[in-house]
Amino acid sequence: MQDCVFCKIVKKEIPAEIIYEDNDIMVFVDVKPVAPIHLLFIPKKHIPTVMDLQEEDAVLVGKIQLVAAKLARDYNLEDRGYRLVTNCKRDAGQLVYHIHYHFLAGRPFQWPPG
Ligand code: DGP
Repeated sequence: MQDCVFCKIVKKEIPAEIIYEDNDIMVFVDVKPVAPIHLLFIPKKHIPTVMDLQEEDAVLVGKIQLVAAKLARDYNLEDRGYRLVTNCKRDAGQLVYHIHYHFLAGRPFQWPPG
């Protein structure tokens, strides 16, 4: 997508602190962190929201969960854990319409969220 900021990060047209990358997904540091560790997990393929996922994307979404767990181990979060959250559309506060999962860690989080 031409005007999508995350597609531009995938194409390396704008800079990002990339933590992990493979053929399907990319992980980079959120530019407006709300936790000591705040990463964004995105599919390289442009999909606007999780409501646009298709059956064929099931492996992609599963892979994001698995890479998140692997990175959590790399960050020594076995004990403290992390939150993996995706915002879908307006009421959830989605600002960038390219699926992304916020990986948040390094402090306790409230439940329910605000
Ligand atoms: P959401 O509200 O769930 O759509 O979150 C969008 C997140 O994307 C927000 O935490 C800030 C982050 N973000 C927006 N633009 C950029 C960017 O150009 N680079 C990086 N690294 N993060 C961005």
